[in-house]
Amino acid sequence: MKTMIFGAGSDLGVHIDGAHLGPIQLMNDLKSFYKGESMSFIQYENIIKSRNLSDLKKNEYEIEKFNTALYKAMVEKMKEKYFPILIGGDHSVSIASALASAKVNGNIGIIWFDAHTDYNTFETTVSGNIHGLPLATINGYKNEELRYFHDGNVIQAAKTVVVGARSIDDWEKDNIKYSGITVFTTQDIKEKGVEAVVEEAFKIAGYKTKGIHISYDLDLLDPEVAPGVSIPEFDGITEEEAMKINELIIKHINEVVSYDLVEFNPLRDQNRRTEQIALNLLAQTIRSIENKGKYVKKY
Ligand SMILES: [Mn+2]
Repeated sequence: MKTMIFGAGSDLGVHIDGAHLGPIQLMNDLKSFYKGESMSFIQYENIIKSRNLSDLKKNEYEIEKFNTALYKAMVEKMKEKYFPILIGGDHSVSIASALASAKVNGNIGIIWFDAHTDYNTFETTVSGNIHGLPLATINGYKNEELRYFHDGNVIQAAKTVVVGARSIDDWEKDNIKYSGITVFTTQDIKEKGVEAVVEEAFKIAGYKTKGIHISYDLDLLDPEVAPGVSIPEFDGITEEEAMKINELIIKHINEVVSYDLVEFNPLRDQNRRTEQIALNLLAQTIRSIENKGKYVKKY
């Protein structure tokens, strides 16, 4: 299957700088391996990024503008039958990719691999960092300001699963309860094992849907393993568990219709450790997408 990489170089969703440099770096690293096509979206020049902690709608207008351009390009390319691979950027860019996938593929589910549930609204956010709001936005749960560009398609909360969460704000918990999404915590992974949790996630997101959007935030991993993210959370999963998750994603690749890898922050990385992990994940996933439907059973 033909693929298209979308590099979404934006860190507007978080007051810490650096995630905007992630995609360019990873796309350069991939050059020797990736023969497919790519498009790059760079954070708008001449904007003054708000990092003011008391600003509870940081860069809202700029993020909407960035995502509008990204969404339009992604919809267009998906209609041309490209499989989209989005490299972030902070997680606010996934509003564009997930809603573009819902627009083109119809009723889809979503699995959100993340240390955070990203289920805040403008009423509940304490930081005002919009990368804490995307999943609620994708579900159509408030945050209309962040999806003016979309054409009415949202992803149902009943088909939405978070895997690996371990940092959920108090008010955010109410949003989650009200919405009805499924959340598997890092603790669930430790208790039940990676395989049981991920298989269950695929079951929920895949139930009577036309495919699954995968959104993978590198802060899922423990910062000891992958320090190069903007908001690290301790007690995360190991590199081995992360690779196992990827194996399971690849096992289910025929159900996957779109894929994000986000939140690599090169300014926070140490000895390129996070970069190497991100590259491994991308290389494995891209290869399996390229081989989708290639092997036809002969006997
Ligand atoms: Mn996230």
